[in-house]
Amino acid sequence: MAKKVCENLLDILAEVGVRQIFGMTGDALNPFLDAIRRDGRFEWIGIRHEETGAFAAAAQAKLTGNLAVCCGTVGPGAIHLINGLYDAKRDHAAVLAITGHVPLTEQGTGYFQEVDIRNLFQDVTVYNEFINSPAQLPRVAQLAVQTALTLGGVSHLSIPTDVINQDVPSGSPLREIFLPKAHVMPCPDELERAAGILNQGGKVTILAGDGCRGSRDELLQLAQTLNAPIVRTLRATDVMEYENPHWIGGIGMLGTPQGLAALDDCDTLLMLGTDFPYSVFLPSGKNIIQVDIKPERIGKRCAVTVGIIGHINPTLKALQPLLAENSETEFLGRLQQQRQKWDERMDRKADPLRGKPGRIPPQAVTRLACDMADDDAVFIADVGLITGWSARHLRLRGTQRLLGSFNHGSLGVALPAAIGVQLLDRNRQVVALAGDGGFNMMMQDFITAVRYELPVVFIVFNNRKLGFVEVEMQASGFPKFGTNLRNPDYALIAEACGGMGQLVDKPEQLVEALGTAYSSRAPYILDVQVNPDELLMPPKIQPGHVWGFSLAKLKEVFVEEETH
Ligand SMILES: Cc1ncc(C[n+]2csc(CCOP(=O)(O)OP(=O)(O)O)c2C)c(N)n1
Repeated sequence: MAKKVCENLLDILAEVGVRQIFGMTGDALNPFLDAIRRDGRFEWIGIRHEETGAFAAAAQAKLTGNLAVCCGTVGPGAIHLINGLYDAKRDHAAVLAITGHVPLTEQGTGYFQEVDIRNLFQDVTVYNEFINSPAQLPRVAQLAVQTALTLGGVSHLSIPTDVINQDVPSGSPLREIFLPKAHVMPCPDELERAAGILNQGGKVTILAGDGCRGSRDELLQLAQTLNAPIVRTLRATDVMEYENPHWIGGIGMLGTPQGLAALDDCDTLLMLGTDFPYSVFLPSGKNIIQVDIKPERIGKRCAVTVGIIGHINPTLKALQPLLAENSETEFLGRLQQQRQKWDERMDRKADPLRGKPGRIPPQAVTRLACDMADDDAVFIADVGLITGWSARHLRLRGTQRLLGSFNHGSLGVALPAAIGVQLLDRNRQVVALAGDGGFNMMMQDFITAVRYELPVVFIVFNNRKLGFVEVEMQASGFPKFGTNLRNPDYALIAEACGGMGQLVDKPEQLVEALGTAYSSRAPYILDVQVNPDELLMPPKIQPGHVWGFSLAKLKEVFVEEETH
């Protein structure tokens, strides 16, 4: 029997392992929903705002590397997807967005809800097509799925309401999806050039990005041979266990002094799988070897000596036998001492008992949230001061994961991403860390966590303001304005939605409250009244290191924290 466009599309999605589809139904998508209902292979996740579906799909794809799917219907429903899709684009996550569209017969007439959907999705996608005829479906759907997965990005299929339920002609059989794996290896002479520089010895630093994911052992062996500190980008925070002596610290404004010193003081920098955007933190006038799978990234952020194209894992395996043991040990030792001092300082910051009622140190909340979590917990950090607390105070164990909107930088990511990740495995612990501003932005979908019985723990760092923005304003010499928030009682909201919640306003309640939330196995909001005056200290205040802030002002703001 002939299958309809929407039924054929589901067959293709099933073939690549899709089991959940996020969206808000209506209009053109109704036949698609009906096909999902009849099909039985998929779980339809009905979210309350399409942006939630897009962020949730992006998070699933980031965590697994598999295709994730979200939908929005004609015009406004499609527009609501866009911000979450940008998050997927920026982190190279494979997401398919399916949108309904006005009938073919009405297109171009300014019909109800008609938008220029192709242009709307053009910038965010790697593949962006209409299915205007049922016969197109097999090949266009194949290309959409294949392109999203192989290039790592967003594909968009828009299906007019008078096409989605039509039969696909019998002469248009389903196409196989080709996802061949390749391990790209550099040419031997390029590896030898790199080895020649590294074998000169001296102070070598490794900068590890997200491209190092899955290569922890190879990275460590390399660092041991070179006696090298490894500095990490934010996205790579969970690639190696925090406590590893080579895993010295982070780079950038949210990094650590020893991370910055490792970059500033080295003779040779080996950049592995990173497109860290703030060039001002990268050194100049040194030997820089850059390894990346994308040729266009070589030399993009700083002048490099040797550029190598390759996947990190096979490249490191091929490089290792060419390397001699580095006799320089003083450099790593000095940085490790600096790191120990930093860790002790952070321990003091993360002591809950230095807080007061209504002024719980956010660092303590972050640290305890990590220390008390399972070995395989997934943390989702929102944007704002919480990104900084997470970068500094989550001491991840190597098996724990950290996700966020670290390239797109969208406020509000934590709640929907946590929903997406929890849906992948309801038995895995998922903890969303959000400021009050970030949580407010998407909190309508707490009710989705309740509806699908997702035991996510949402920790709201309630400082009653847009803290990060306030710091920006002060540091740029503007008076604080428009940053105060009048918040609801989040614990009551949790209960009103059918979940669980608790207000935590005394430091000594924190451990017990986290324990209760973690063991509840229910959607849980912990409303933690954190100290609104707690400031995030940059690792080193230097001109140009900060988003155009005046140095004098920054010092005024940040020096205060030292005395707290
Ligand atoms: C969608 C979006 N809107 C605005 C911003 C700009 N922005 C960055 S951080 C922030 C405030 C965060 O406040 P809150 O969530 O309360 O966290 P805090 O910094 O106080 O811990 C804003 C508005 C953004 N990054 N994304």
